[in-house]
Amino acid sequence: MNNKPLNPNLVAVILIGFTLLIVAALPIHIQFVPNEAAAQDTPPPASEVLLVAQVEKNVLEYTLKAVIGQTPPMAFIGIGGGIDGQVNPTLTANVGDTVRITVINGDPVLHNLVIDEFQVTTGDILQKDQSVTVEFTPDKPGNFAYYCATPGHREVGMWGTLTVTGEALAEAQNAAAPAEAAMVPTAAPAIADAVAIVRNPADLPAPIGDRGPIDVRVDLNAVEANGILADGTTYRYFTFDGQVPGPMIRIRVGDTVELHIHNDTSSQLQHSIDLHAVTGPGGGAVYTQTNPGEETTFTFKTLAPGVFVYHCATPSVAHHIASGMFGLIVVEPAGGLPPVDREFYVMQSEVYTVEPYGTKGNLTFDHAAMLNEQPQYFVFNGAANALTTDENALHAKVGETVRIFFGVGGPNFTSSFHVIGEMFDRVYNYGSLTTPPMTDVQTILVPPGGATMVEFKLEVPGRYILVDHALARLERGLAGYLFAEGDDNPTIFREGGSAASS
Ligand SMILES: [Cu+2]
Repeated sequence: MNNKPLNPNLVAVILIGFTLLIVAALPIHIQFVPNEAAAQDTPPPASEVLLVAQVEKNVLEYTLKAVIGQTPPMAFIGIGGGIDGQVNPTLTANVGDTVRITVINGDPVLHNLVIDEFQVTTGDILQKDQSVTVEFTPDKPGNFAYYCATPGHREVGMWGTLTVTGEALAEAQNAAAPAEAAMVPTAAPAIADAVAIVRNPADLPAPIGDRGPIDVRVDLNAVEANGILADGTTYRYFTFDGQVPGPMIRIRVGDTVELHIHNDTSSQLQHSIDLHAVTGPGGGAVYTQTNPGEETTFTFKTLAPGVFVYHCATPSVAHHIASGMFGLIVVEPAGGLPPVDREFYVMQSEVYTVEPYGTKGNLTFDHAAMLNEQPQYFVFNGAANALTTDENALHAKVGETVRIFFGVGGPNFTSSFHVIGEMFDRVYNYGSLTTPPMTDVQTILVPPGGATMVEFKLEVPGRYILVDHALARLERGLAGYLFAEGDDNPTIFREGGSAASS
């Protein structure tokens, strides 16, 4: 260490600064005169006198600003007083104090502040610079978390501690533990103008064919929408371009992609993108955390062919994925993919709701259920039994070769993808287009954030059912129909028997 004589001016400045800091650190101290008791003619009950005597009533005011994009990624920053500039400052109070907390929103993104033990909540704060003040009186000592209850925000760091000192108030001590009310979740009415969010599996771009590398611009719009999860059931979806999965991006290896993410003005949350076809930190997520009404851009070059997943990567990432923010980016090899007769685009995911599977109404996302990996719904292309409807079933003809690009958004469950009544002639396992395909496969594992490309020729007409062969999920909404039209093929498949016994 370097010991230099102290500059007396510097010492004075530090001392003054230190004094100011101490003054600033003291909570605002307003004495309440307990004159209600004194004004009474008859003496109050002994317990009240005790209470008034013991508890020094202060009013403490704290201001916190919700901020995004620092360390941690989301946090409350103290404004003014002794907490000024502190990240998730520890707030202090005594039992019986009046605590006022003002929360200012630093971004146009949904935040709030909640303290469970004192039933404190600001409610939703959505606009930038909007502020809400809550006031409460802690009645027991301890350390209590204040946090943002928007899914994922607490988990990435948006919480701090309220430390309360003193003795628990008489009421709090005497209060019997509240009986755990039997919580029977009742859903709010279904949203009347909820929209269809299912992407038709035949909605995908044409093959690239045989062309050289080019520069490509891709525009995606992050849209939050009340969508139809099942008949009579709605849910708050997060989407790319309004449908689940997001649009398939189809390019060639060696292409340079300029990707624009626009977050719709009606959004309540930030959104972003991580594409597994990107080589670079975050797969694009570091450049694309986008506020509502804003747009971000980044550029990448595709280095390898394959069938890749993309997804939103804004906390809670799993919540955004479970709400529909995923899709496939297919990077074709030089010369393009071998031609087939039909192509389809199907993705699997889970939906986590408070209300049980099958409940009518507008269902609520359940963050705890997601963390516990207990979905109520399993879905292809975003909604329960979506691909079994006339509108969205898959259609092909006998004699045709069918290709399915199949991916799993998840966020949590691996699929055992299978088509009942068919086997896959070729499986491009894990979506690898540079590995020779496996042949003659019944069921293929596809992990969350993974994909596959399967091909098979239809020899026999009829209805084939797309499933995850973890078949309990069939009963939670996971099924799709592939109808093959054409003439019967009794040599391969017929009712009854006529073979000689072996
Ligand atoms: Cu998102």
